[in-house]
Amino acid sequence: MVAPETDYRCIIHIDADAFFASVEQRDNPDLKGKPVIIGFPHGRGVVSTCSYEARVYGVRSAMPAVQAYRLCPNGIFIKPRMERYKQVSDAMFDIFDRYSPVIEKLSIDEAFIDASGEDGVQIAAAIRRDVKHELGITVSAGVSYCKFVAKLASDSCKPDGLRRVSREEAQSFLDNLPVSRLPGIGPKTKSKLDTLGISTIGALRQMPETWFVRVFGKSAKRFQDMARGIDNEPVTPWREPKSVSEENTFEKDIDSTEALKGHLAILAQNVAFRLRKARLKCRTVGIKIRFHNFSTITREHTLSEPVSSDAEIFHEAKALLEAAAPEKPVRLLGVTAKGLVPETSRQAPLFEPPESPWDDISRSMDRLRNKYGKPVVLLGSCLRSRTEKEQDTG
Ligand code: TTP
Ligand code: MG
Repeated sequence: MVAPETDYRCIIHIDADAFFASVEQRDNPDLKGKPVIIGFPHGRGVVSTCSYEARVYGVRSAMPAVQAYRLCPNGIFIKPRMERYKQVSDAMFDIFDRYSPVIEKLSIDEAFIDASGEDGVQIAAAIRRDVKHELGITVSAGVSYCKFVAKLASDSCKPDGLRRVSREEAQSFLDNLPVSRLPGIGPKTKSKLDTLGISTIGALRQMPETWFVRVFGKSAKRFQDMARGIDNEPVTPWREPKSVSEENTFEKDIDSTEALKGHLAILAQNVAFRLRKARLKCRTVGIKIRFHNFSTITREHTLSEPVSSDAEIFHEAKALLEAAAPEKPVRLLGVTAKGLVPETSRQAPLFEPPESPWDDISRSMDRLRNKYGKPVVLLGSCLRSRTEKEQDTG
């Protein structure tokens, strides 16, 4: 069982209700009580989220927006306003800061707050009150002795709820939940468990250790522990840095576009590596070019899906460089990643395929880089700058 020295732990999980849609309803009271769907019902658009009024019709996050339109033709479709949501999110995290110095940001609208040694229910209630009063939206809160039970507790009382699950209650609370509620169980693992007739966390808990090892491999202990309500993961204070960038001032100004691309590949690879190390992805890739006369330009491009692979970041940076068609010679080149989001913010489950095949390749390259302390696998384009260098110096 859980070590007694962790008994004082009290963890709050907070998650805003229908976040983007609630911000729209708050900014435009005409939308209150109506089915609001964030997304556009044409083309290949998907639903970001929708108000609880729209959920009654079966509309859900990540659903094709045309399908949402079929389910809820009287839904009010709204184009996302990310800047605005970010503003409200920042204000919400400022409220959390009042109550604890130990806050782990999980996504734009979700956090763990360590309230160990204090009355978690009272703190969660105060946070809910402040957010509602000052920001005009509701958040749900779970209070428990560990992170994942606190999260399941807040999920279970949405919207506008507060639920505490004590250590004593945890096992029966967990036993009745569908196994898919455990973090890390994606649709693939779920259907595998379905075929074995394991639909609840309680049923999972009954399975022998050897079975866990066979099904979950390296993660066997983590899943077996979770099924038993054991989770000693600390709340790790974390806020995303605003950007990650790398730049290089050349010893000699560079005249050749091919050589510039080679240098750009190295910079992109370093930025991507640092992102992955921090378990982040970026939505915006930027470049900076300083010319021999010190005039400087920057260019950036925002993507629909966040990325962190070497290849994807280089691809974007290269397109920006080509579009900028810089007058040469170039004195300095830089690559920046902005619009950072946690790697797992979109609930990428442990057993789901990575979002891009490049993610997998990057991970293998990182293992080598971590082992040898330097990049051992280079994008083909990096070699161009090397060859140039060798020619220069040779
Ligand atoms: P969630 O907290 O997962 O969802 P939510 O706040 O809309 O609703 P809930 O009450 O169930 O918590 O995500 C927070 C925001 O992130 C959400 O408002 C919109 C955005 N988002 C997407 O853009 N795409 C997605 O697939 C999901 C799940 C969320
Ligand atoms: Mg939410």
